[in-house]
Amino acid sequence: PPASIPEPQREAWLKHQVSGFKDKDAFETDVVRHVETTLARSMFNCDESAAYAACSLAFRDRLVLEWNRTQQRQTFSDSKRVYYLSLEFLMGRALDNAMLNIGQKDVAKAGLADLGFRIEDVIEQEHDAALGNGGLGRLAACFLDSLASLNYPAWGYGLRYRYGIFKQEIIDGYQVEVPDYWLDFNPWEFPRHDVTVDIQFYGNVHKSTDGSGKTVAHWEGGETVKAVAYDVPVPGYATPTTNNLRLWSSKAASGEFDFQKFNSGEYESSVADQQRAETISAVLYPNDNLERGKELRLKQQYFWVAASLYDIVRRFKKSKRAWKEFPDQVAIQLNDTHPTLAVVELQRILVDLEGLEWDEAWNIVVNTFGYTNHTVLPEALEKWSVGLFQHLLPRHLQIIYDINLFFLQSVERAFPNDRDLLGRVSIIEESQPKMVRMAFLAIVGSHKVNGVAELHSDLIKTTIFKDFVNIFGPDKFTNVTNGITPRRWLHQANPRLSELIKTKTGGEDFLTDLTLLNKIELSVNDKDFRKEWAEIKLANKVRLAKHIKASTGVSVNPSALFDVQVKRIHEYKRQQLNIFGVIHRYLTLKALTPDERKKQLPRVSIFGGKAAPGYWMAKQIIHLINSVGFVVNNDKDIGDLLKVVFLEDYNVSKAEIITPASDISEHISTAGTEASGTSNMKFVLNGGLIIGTCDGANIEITREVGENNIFLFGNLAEDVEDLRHSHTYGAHTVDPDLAKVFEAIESGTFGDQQDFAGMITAVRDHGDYYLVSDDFHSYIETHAIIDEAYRDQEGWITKCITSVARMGFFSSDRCINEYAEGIWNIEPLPVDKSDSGLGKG
Ligand code: CBF
Repeated sequence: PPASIPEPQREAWLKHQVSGFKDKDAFETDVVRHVETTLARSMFNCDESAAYAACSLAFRDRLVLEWNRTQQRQTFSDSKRVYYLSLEFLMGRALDNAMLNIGQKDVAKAGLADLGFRIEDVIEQEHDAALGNGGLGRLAACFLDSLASLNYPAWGYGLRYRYGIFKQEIIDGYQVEVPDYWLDFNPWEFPRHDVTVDIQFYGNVHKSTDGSGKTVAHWEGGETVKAVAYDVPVPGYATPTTNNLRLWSSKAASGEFDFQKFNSGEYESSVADQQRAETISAVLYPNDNLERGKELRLKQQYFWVAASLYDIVRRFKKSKRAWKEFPDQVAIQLNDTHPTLAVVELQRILVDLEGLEWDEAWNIVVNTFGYTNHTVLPEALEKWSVGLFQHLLPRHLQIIYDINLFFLQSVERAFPNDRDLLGRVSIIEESQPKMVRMAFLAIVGSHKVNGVAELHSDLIKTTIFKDFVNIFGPDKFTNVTNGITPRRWLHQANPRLSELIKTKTGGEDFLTDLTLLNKIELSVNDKDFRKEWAEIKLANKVRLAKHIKASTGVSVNPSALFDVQVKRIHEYKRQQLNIFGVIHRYLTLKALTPDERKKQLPRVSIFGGKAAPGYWMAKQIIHLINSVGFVVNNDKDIGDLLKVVFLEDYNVSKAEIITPASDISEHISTAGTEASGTSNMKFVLNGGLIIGTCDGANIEITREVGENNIFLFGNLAEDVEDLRHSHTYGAHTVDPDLAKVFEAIESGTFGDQQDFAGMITAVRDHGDYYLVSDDFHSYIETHAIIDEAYRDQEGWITKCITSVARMGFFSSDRCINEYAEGIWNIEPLPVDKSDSGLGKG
């Protein structure tokens, strides 16, 4: 344990206690000091990136003081903590967020201006922390913000990928992936070279009998890799609570470099061990909703959960409590199945290392874990081959077999003579090769399982986890509808709207109690309020138009309707439906006379999102969007009536520009496939309306904002299976309007038709699994309704204000309180704000 300073010397420490800046002058002093000392530069040599570095360090100094105090407070209070295990944390930029959460952005703005910088340019310098693929990773980041803002004692645990998600470039209309060197300069992390854990892989297991005749398993040999902790402070909003996100990085256990090999001339292999070890935390697998069963991924998962559990158990053991109290002190949430090995690892620690009896240990394990499922898509459900497990984690495989045996025995007792049931729920799938079903292991090893939106939670109970509901009873399964943090997704992304809302809700409390938004509905007819509302939307659209011009060269008219679809590119999210709809619009416009065209409503179709590098169809969709954009944007007949742009490298900081500028956004997944979606919430909160299917959280958004304020279309989840069946066994004719779109593509209107053949045959010849044709007519009709609604600008603004007023439910604070009460059984740790060493600005 770290040495603590003896009593007599503490006075000196208190006398010299560090304090962070409290006003503009002190902020400037800190910035100049960091420029001149930490960065070794001067006013003659200080560009925007140096200003960013120094400003971040000044804020970091402030955060760190609160962070230390928070950790001390939580340790002394000895209260229960929650640990959020997520392989992805899509944090985005930290500086702006820290300034706002601490409440010192105005001070920084004025201070930076004194020193010769515009705050916006300084913020722009920061590289996104893009340690995630999409919704799942961003949800984890929103949850960390809420946990800290609500003063819950909580830690996040993840991996410190050297390369976050790849950077996307669009070259000649194609996606090209380039590495993301986000760690080149990152002031927001603290390497803890003293916090390391040795992690074992491979080897073999032998069993012996101890003095009392009990069998003990020993896992020996194999390879050891060192996990090094990197800590990231997570500041709460308007509270001193600053929680910790601990990210593990891998290193060779034997040290940096093998001198003996080097001296004997084996230059390359002298660094090979180091490189092999570092590979574990080198890359984030760039798949969203898809698992590929690669050994390195399983290695990452074990490396991370083993290091995290070691840390959690070490902290618990310091309290000297009995093991049975572990679940009273520790709640661990599994963000999807990626950390499911933690269930097995905790059982191993308790049985093999701490000598507990199996049943006692298992009781502790189950009461500690909760599991969140984020998808019903079969291709996303993790399975690992038994052979791979046997090779990489031999002891864990034995434990999984035992867990499965005891579980199946209990099932057999409750449901005698149902062999099919045993086969269906077995953690081991009896396939060739045999597979370990991670979702089943997570269910068996947790006391609660939740889905992320009402429809999704119902679907998992009636489809993929149906048997488990019968076995464990319905109470084990619950729903926590996702949410978003209003701090980043309103206050930070849309500061003017946040200011305007503040004038109607009586202060900033709506940022910590989002239900207070309902007060703005009283002002829905207030002329000045409406006028300013419209001005803010236009200003946000102007800002996005500038970004579009700078990044794509295309000029767009800010008074056109901005129609946005930004998210991972995936067939189930149906960007292909959107671009086919855009082509239909283009063909319709082309067929009009110039006079008729003048009466049409101008639109800008904006796309953004990454395709997994190996996802051929998703890449084809990106290519078609860009090819359509090239033709449409250069068509003189069309002019401003239609523009199509693809924004490259969509990420959190780009979302902060795009979201506030949308008029309509698209959430158009095949019904029953999108577990929740969270960008739908962000767009509505920013005063944009949505077009969507009856899927995921769209359904609850409709319930909250009212059917008149959302544009729903398409088939329902309950009809999807029958439709798919009819495509396969009945006659499947493509919607006539869609057929015309296909004709245009096949005639070469958008370039070589071969490039897009896969997208067409998927619909026309291969069963149209995502029901693009079935939903096309209703999609087109709904867009026509949107055009009409948008022409009535006053009616549109009423819809937007009403919707924002009713979005209070979708705060991630509400979700976290639901998890805390229903799953984790933890309480916030009250903080006296004056107890903070720094006070709030
Ligand atoms: O629950 C958060 C999000 O997770 C996903 O992104 C995922 O990776 N499984 C889902 O696809 C989203 O629907 C969901 O909002």
